[in-house]
Amino acid sequence: MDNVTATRKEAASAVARPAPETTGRDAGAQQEIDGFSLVIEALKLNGLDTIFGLPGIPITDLTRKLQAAGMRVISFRHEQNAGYAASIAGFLTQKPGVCLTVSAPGFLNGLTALAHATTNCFPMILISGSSEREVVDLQQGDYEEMDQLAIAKPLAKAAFRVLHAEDIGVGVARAIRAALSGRPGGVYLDLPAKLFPQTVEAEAGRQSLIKVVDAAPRQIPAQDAVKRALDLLKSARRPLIILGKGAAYAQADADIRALIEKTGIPYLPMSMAKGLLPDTHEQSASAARSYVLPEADVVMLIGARLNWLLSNGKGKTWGAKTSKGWGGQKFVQVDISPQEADSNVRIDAPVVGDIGSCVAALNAGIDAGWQKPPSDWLSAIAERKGRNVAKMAETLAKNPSPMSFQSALNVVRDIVKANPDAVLVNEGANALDFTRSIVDMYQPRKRIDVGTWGIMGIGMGYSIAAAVVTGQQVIAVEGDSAFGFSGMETETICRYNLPVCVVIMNNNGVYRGDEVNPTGGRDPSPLVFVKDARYEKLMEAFGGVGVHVKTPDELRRAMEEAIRSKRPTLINAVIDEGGGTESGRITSLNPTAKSK
Ligand SMILES: Cc1ncc(C[n+]2csc(CCOP(=O)(O)OP(=O)(O)O)c2C)c(N)n1
Ligand SMILES: [Mg+2]
Repeated sequence: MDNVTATRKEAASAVARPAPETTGRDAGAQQEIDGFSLVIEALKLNGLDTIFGLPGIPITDLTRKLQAAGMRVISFRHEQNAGYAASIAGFLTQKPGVCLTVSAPGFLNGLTALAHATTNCFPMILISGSSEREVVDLQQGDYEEMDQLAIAKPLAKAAFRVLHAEDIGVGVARAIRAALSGRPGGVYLDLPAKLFPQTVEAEAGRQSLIKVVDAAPRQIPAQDAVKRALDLLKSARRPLIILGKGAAYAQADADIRALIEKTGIPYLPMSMAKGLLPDTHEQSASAARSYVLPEADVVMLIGARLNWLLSNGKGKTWGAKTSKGWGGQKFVQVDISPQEADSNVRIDAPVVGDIGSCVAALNAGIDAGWQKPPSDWLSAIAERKGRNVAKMAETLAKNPSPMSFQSALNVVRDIVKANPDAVLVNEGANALDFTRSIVDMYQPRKRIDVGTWGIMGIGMGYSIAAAVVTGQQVIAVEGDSAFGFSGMETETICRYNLPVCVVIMNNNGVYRGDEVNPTGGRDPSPLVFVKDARYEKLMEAFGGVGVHVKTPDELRRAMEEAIRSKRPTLINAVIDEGGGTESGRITSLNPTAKSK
């Protein structure tokens, strides 16, 4: 018997052993509870009722028992997608999203999503089964042997392993606190196979579980920091507020809106902060972004970091003469992490605390005598906005054949306007950038996308999680390349009969579909796919609806029907294969060879 077979048999027999008696008919017999039940009860006790995962040794029985215990178990086709689902469930609900995987390869498949959660500050817990510690540590070649805890550590906000059933309560509590408190992030929880069948005395076992009290304690900002920030804002001639996805996560929507409206300061939402105030709000400066960034003199960042998405707060985007120069702006930064300030440029007024408490404190400090920003600043922005919106309207009204990104997205724009409750998932390059600028959002946390890393592959995992945790219609606008990373989860969407409408912006490739092999050889260019691929048949293969559309009218009808029927739908929208640009809007980040 080889090692794998032996281990499998052992694991199987552990699972097949009669479940320890937890009710105990014989008054004299000791009542026991096992590791499986303790894990489940610890999660339930803390309100974690949905698991995104993929079964196998050693967690197959755990998935069964989770379902039997009344929890929602969403079983995926690849752990990475389950992990992305868990990460965005955390963002949407302020509860850690839980992803459950098998050991080594399953763990590694989930790890990308865990790192993504940490980078994006989403609360998530990756629970992976693991092999036998003694064998792993001596590197003796166990089934799926890997020192998972060590590998997870640098990519997670925290990582824990539980070896004894009586420590399960502490392990789960620590994972929840680490994921949610302060700046949220991804937490790894390692549960070795041997833990699950371990038993302890039932009463003591239950006593050992912890219901976490106040997992994300409010952090009240210091009054002097709030005053410093308000004084700086008052001194501004051309103030600007930037809302990041931290502001969206905070669920302090009414206070954020009040702050913007009371101060009268123009604001820019980062991608996932769109809809915190409706994008049609008159103070939105989105349509004048390239004007306000270099011109602003005081910028208040709320839950937004000065990372690459904001050109690190310096360089030509901010009006500096050189690519690394300082544009002269003064910054207020509202953030939960005291370490965030000065990460890229000087922050003159850091306000450290949770976004809700900080914004409430700022609001309290704005009195009736607050002066709205100078009218020349507001009118200069309004003028740019007007011009850019008119230019955009002209492009959107065109009806070329094949469809352009813009003529197709004009339809999506109308559909989202008519269905503001729907969650919009978005990934791709051109498919991402055009959607972000064309499709207005009207409610908070309705736009979820590639996030801090600009990652491809979140599409179907995010769609599934959004449908499951919000119960709302989901519209996923996907580049054809982006879709490919998680396309097999269309089966999952159909299996759980989720109201997801996937729209593929099919331009036959990565960025464009018209590249050729420069050698004239047989292989296609690395940037293109099979021409006129019929992606809609994938959804049909699993019992969903597939539609192939070539005009905006066809697209509109198909989307309206998808939303009316709530059936899993995939619309393959044929887009001009020459309509995109390399890397979408971030071409400048792409190093290119001197000679092509
Ligand atoms: C995990 C990952 N792999 C690769 C990339 C590089 N990348 C950026 S956008 C993109 C795909 C763009 O093509 P598509 O989704 O079809 O969008 P289009 O521009 O054609 O609309 C790729 C592969 C990435 N961002 N993430
Ligand atoms: Mg494409």
